[in-house]
Amino acid sequence: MMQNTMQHDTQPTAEHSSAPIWQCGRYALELSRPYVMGILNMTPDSFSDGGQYLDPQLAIDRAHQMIADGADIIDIGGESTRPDAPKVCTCDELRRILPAIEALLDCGVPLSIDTQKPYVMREVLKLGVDIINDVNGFNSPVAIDAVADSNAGLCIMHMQGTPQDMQADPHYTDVVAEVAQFLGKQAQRLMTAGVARERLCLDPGFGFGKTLAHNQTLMQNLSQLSDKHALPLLIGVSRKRMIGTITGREHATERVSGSVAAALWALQHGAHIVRVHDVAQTVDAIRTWQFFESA
Ligand code: 8Y7
Repeated sequence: MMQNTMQHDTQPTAEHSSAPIWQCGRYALELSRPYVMGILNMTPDSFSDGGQYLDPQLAIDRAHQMIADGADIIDIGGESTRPDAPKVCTCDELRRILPAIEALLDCGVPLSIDTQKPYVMREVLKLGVDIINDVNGFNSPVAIDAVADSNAGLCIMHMQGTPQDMQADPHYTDVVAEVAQFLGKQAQRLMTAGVARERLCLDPGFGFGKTLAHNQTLMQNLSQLSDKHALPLLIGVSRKRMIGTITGREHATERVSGSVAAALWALQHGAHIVRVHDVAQTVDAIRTWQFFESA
C-alpha cells in the first residue's frame, strides 16, 4: 500500500539495491522502506485487544481495515503468549485461525501465522500461508522439520524461558551478545536443514524474558543485531508493558503514541519491519518521517 503512495520508491537508488530481500512464500519483500506488520489476535485473552476479534468475521473485517490503513503483512495468532495465559491445544488454535486464513489468503499481502506449534505450522503451510512467526525461534528439531521444506519466510524470535516463567527473573551477562548469538545459531540450524538464507528474519523479542533495562539496551543496539547477521530485523513493541512503564499508561489502548514513537526509533536504528496493533497511526508516522527524509 505504502509503496504506491511514496514517490521515491519508484526511483531505485544504490541504497535500494543493497536492501535485504525477505522471501516469504508467494512474495519477495524488498525491504528498501519500512514495512508494517498488522497484528490480528484471534485469542480470547490477549492483553492488548483480547477477545475483540474472536468472531471470525470481525477479525477478517479488521484485517481488511489494517490493509486499507497500509499494513504490508498480516500476522494471525491463535495462542496468547501472555505469562498467565492458559495453554491452547492444537485443535483449538487451528479452529480459531483457519477461517481467517481461508478468508484472507488472497487479500493481497503476505499472511503470517504466529504459532509455536510444529503441527500448526505444517497445517497452515499446506494452506499456503507466507510466513511462520515463531516466538520460540524454531528452537526444536520438530519445528525446523515442519518449516524446512516450504518456501515460507521465517521469523526467528528470541525468548529467555517460557511464556509462563520468562518475566520471573530474566538474567544476562551481555543481553545483546546473547540474543545475537541465539538468533545466529537458529539461523544456522535452519540453513543446515535446507532453508534458504533469504527466507530468514530476526527478532530480539522485546519483553520475552527481558527487563525494561534489557529492552532498552537491545533497542539501543538494534543495528548490531542486523549488521552482525546481515539479515532483516523485525521488532514488536506495540502496546507492550515496557511502553506502559515508560509512559505510565496502565491500559494497553493508551499506549499508542508511545508505541508509535518506539516503532519510529527502531526503524531509524536498524529495524526493517515493525509488528503493530495500530496500523493507521504507525503508517501516518512513518509517511511523515519518510517525507522529510526523502530528497
Ligand atoms: C512479538 C511476537 C508477540 C514480538 C514477534 C504482543 C507473537 C505479544 N510479540 N512476534 N508475538 N515479535 N515476531 O505483545 O515482539 O504482541 S505476542
